This record gives sequence, structure tokens and C-alpha cells, in this order.
Amino acid sequence: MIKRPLVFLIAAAFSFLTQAQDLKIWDIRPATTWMTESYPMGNGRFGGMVFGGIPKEHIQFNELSLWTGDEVNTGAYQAFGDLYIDLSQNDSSTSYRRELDISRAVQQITYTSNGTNYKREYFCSFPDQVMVLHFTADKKGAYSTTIHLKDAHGARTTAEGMSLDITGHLPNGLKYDARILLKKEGGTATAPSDSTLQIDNADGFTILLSAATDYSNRRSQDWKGQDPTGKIRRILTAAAARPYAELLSRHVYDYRSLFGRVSLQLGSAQAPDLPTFRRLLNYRETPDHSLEALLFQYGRYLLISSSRKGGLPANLQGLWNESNNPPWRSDYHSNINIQMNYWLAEPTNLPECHFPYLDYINSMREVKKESTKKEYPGVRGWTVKTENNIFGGSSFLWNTPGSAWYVQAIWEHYAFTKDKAWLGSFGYPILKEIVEFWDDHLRRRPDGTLVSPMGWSPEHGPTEDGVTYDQEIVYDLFTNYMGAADVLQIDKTYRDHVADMREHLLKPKIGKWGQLQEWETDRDDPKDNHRHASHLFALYPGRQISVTRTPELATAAKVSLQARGDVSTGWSMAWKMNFWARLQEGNHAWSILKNFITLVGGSGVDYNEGGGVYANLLCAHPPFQIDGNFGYTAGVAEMLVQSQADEIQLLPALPDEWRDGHVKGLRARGGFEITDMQWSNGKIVRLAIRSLSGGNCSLRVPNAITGAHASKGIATDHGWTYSLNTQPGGVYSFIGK
Ligand code: FUC
Repeated sequence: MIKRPLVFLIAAAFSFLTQAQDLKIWDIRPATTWMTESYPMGNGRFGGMVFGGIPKEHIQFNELSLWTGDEVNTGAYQAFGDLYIDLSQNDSSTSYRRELDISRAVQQITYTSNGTNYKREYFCSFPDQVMVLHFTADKKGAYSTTIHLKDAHGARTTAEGMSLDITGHLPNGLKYDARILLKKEGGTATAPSDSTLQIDNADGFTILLSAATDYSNRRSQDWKGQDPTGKIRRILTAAAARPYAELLSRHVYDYRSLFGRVSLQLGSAQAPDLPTFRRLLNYRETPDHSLEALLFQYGRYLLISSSRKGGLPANLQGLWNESNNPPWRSDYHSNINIQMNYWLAEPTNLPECHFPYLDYINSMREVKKESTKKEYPGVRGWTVKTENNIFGGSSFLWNTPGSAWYVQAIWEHYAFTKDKAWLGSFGYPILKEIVEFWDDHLRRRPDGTLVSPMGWSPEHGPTEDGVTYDQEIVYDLFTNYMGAADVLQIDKTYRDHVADMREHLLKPKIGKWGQLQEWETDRDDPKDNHRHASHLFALYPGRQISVTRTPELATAAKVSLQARGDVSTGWSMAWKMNFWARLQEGNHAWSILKNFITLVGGSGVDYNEGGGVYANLLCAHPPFQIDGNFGYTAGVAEMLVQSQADEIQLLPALPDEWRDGHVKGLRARGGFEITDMQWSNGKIVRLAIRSLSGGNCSLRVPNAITGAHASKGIATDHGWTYSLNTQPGGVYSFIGK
């Protein structure tokens, strides 16, 4: 064993503890408003929002497949039900605290009432597929409680032994079932009515909740899978056989295996010991970099909680929704929103959480081919409308480049992981059929230029040929397809045909006020501050425009971006953080980040009021829309590490505010992990990179570094460049000069 000096171990333990301390969202009052105050938890398939009340606990829960609609009608994502736990305590308690610890994905509620100290601990387990609610107290017989389970669609609750159950069907035939199982310590328990369980004088108790539907993502099975009733009973029986401590440790172990891969410290300040809403209020006056880092990690928490392998992707609200008629159906929007939900997956080292989206794309293929053929007779492949459900149904307008934007995720998953086998068997056939759609759909002008016919730049302007949004996404698609065919060394002739089409695509143009044109006609209005800035796709998340390779276009993109302004809806600000990061203007990216961290009060739904975050740190479009949280996290990662231009650029957009910092575990394209990067005064002092699959690694860093394996550095206008040959699994360390 390698002996480490004691001081090192103490420092490591201290840094872990301060990190853990910095990763708590907390309040001194129970939540009163679902959208702005309750804390989310989830296991990627189902989850809930916790209010933490004292006389009465309320947990509103959801399951990602509970959807109305079908292949034709979009329907909406539904609320599932509510669990109420009436504790018959008055709320004249003292020292109340409720917290969400995102380093472990555990919520805790503590308070003292009539001399008794009460504690609740909640989590939603992926390995055991149950929500676990654990109530303890420091005096015996402290709990006399009534538990009530309510279905959001009016189905009757039934009691059976120590369980309550709700079973029903939605109008589309989808069957659902949710069930709780009660385990008590001491006291007595009865079922006084069909819809309640009653505990008297118990020392403590645990409620296990599970919920499911009979949805399957296979169209060939008519979207029907396992019966939920048998499934959740088995799940609950298995979970009930495990002691609470074991459920907790299995959950924390599983969660930390994902979450624990990345740590981030910005500056040296520790989190002030204040409730989160207070920190948000103070942030206006004094930037709090630990809050910025907390919000970064919160995006990762939310993705792990709403998107796990084997399940459906995170929707507009992740998986948390209290309404049967939610804003925008809480759906899968294809013109920015579902894509933004996954921008963080690869860079922040959660590739497993990317699969629900990738699998969703795959599951939509057959039904979308049929609807696409009806709209665009004679084409191969498929595309989508703007609003989408889980059965292939859709509504609102056609978003013709929607599917091409979807499949960027396929390329990105490969680019970060280098999983060639997956690319060949899963990704490539999908990429190819979307390319075929455009092969058939593009219109060739007499001069050979290829334009996308009758497109629409979301969500304004005329419908016409050659809209920049369409052109850029098709460029990206063709680039990704060519990359995939090259890696797999297949379809050479078709690959060359696609390269030729890409060559002939109408390219981005610079207009009369120096802007990047949103349309082929130079008609951009410098006063247009629309939240969508779709013509800048090529800057981010596309790779067609970059400061190093296409500086004129990058400057034009900057002019357009300045005209659009900084303040906007939640997700729009998150996108702008990413744009400014790609423009390598860290201070501007940070000023948008600062606007993003605006406490939005009230639960209004008028997005003209301006976006930000609520006291529970969920992003306010407004209303709550989770893409902003995910886009923010991606934006912070993009400020620290970029890799879109065949090299890894470290600290490409570092704001003055973040002169010192430390990050571990971010990933880069080419299959590399920045296992350790510490910087001081804007310069890298320590760096370690792990190579996942070997190969050459080109690095661009702000200052000169030395390491045993690197080539001699070359000083350029944009930092120092190095090149190193790596072995699979090799770790390469450097120190700053
Ligand atoms: C797009 C946006 C809206 C909203 C909706 C869900 O249509 O224009 O701002 O985010 O999606």
C-alpha cells in the first residue's frame, strides 16, 4: 500500500467534509408551494416532491410513463398521486430544518416538538426501486399517525394488511398502480378505512412506496409491458425484507457511484451557513461561488434522479409534475428542450444517464417514419413535430431538423466514450436514416446549393427555404454521420456523397449589421430579443463555428448574441451561458450565470416576468422548467473544459470571478477524463488526465505546463498547446510552470 502523509489524509477528509457541507439545499420552514419550495427526489423512473410539513407531511409523486395520449394525440404527462402523513403534532416546534443533501440524494427533516426530537430521512432508491420514508424520534411511542394515499385520477384507495394501493387505467388504456407498505417499530397499526392506515404510539416507522405503469417503449408490443400490480408487489416485498440501514447504504452507494465522479470548487470560500433562499437573496449583493458550484452539482443530481438507464428521458419538468394539465404538457419538446436536458450528460461524467434519451430516440423510429411519410411523401427516414409524447404522438408544427438535432446525442455519446461497438450496432443505423431523410428532403438550386425547404426558425419569423437553423443542424448531422462512417470504416461511397452534400449546403451568412443571419435574407432586427437564438446552433451545441477556426463567423455570432440581450427565460439564459463560453468570453458567460441565479418569487407562469431559480433551486422559465437547470450545469462545464475542435481546451472561458478553483472528473471528447485540475490566479497548477481508450490527446492550456509524457509546448494566441500519446487507462499528470 502506498503510504500517504497524515497531513494529506487530513486535508482530503476536510475537503470531503466541506464539499458535503456545500452540497446541501435547506430551509427553516416546511414548503408551502409545490413549484418553488418543495424538494425533488427520484430514482430516474419515479420520484416525488417533498413538503416536509409538521402536522402533515405531503409527498406528491410521479412516474415517468404515466401519460395520456397515443400515437396520434399528444396527451400530457400526468400527476400520479399524493401521500399524506398526518402526524397529529402541532407545529409549535423549534429548530425545524429540512434539507436535501445532493451528495447522497437524501432528504432530512428534523425538529423538536414538546421536548421530543424528531427526524425523518427520505430517499428514492434505484437499486431497490422504492421510495423510502423513515421516521424516528428520541422518545418511545412518539408517533400516532394517519397515512393516506390519494390517486390523482380519482381511483379508489384500498387497504390490505399494512399496505395501501391505488390502481387504475387512463383513458388510453394505460394501467397504473402505486402501493405503499408500512413497517412500524413498537405501538400498534390498523387500517381504519379503505384509504388510510393508522399508527398509534409507535417509536418510529418506515413507509416504502412503489409505482409503475404497464408502458413499454416497444411499439411492436403496442407500447404495453409488464403488469404493474405484480411488479410493484414484488418490489415492495423484496425491499421490505431489507433493514432500513441496508436500503440506505445500497442507495447511497449506487448514487455516489455516479454523482461522486465530479467535484467542483470555485474560489476558496465555503458555503455560508444560511438557508438556501437567504443565500439566493444575498447573491444579488455578494456573489457566492459555492452557490454557483452547488447549482452546477444540482443539475447532476436532477439528471441522476430523473434519467436512469432502462427508463424514459427527463421531460420538461424532469419527472416532477403535480398537474394533469401541466404547462406544455410537460412533454418532450424537440426544438431545444429535450436536447438541452442532455447537454450535461457526457461532459459531467454521467454517460449512463444519457441512455434514456438515446433509447427514446430509438423507440420513436417506426411510428415517426409513418407520420413523416404522410407529411413528406416519398422520403426515407423520419423527423418530428415540436411536441412529443412517449407513444410517438405529437402536435404543434413540424420541426423539420428536430430528429437531426436529436441524433447529435448519438455522436456525442460516441465522441466522449469512444464506444465503437455501440456506435456500430445502435447509433449508426439511426444516424444514417436521418441523413437519408435530408438526402431526400433538401432542395437543390440550379447553382447546386442545397437548401432545407420551407423551414421555420423557432419560434418566429417567416417560413421559407434555407433558414439558418435548419441549414446548421443538417451540417452538424452530416458531419456526425461522416465521423461515424469513418470510425466504423463502412459505407464509403455514401459517406462521400454526404460529404458532397455538406459541401453544397447553404452556409451561415454575415448580414448588414455584422450579425449572423437568422435567415438567408438579411432581415434580422437588431431589436429582436426573442428567447430562441436558433441560428447560433452552429456555435453551441454545434461545432461549425468556433473562435479558432471560423473567427469571422464567431464574431458575427457574438454580434447577434449581444443584440438578443442577456436577460431572458431560464433555459434561454442557460443557452447563452454556453454560447458565451464557446466564444471564450468567461466574464460575459459569468454575468449571464449571475442573472440566472435570480430568486424568482411566486409561482406565476408568465415568462415575460423573467427567468431565474426558485428557492428550491429549480429553474424558473417561468414556470418551472428543468432544461435551464441542466443547461446551466452544461454551461459551467463548458466554461472550464471544451473539446469541440479536436483538442481539449482547459479553462477556455474562465471568468475573473473564478481565478482559483479545483475540478475533478469532467470529461472531454476523444475519450478523456480530466481527473484533476487545480488552478490559481487563472493558471493551471496541477492537472491529471485519464485516457479511456488511448490515442493522441491534443491539449490547449492557458499557461505552460510540464509532464513526463507531453511534447514540448507551443505558445499561441489562444494559450499553449501540447500533444501526448496515451494508452488506454493511462493517467497523465502535469504541473503548471
Ligand atoms: C419552447 C419555448 C418555450 C418553452 C416551451 C416548452 O417552445 O419557446 O419557451 O420552453 O418550448
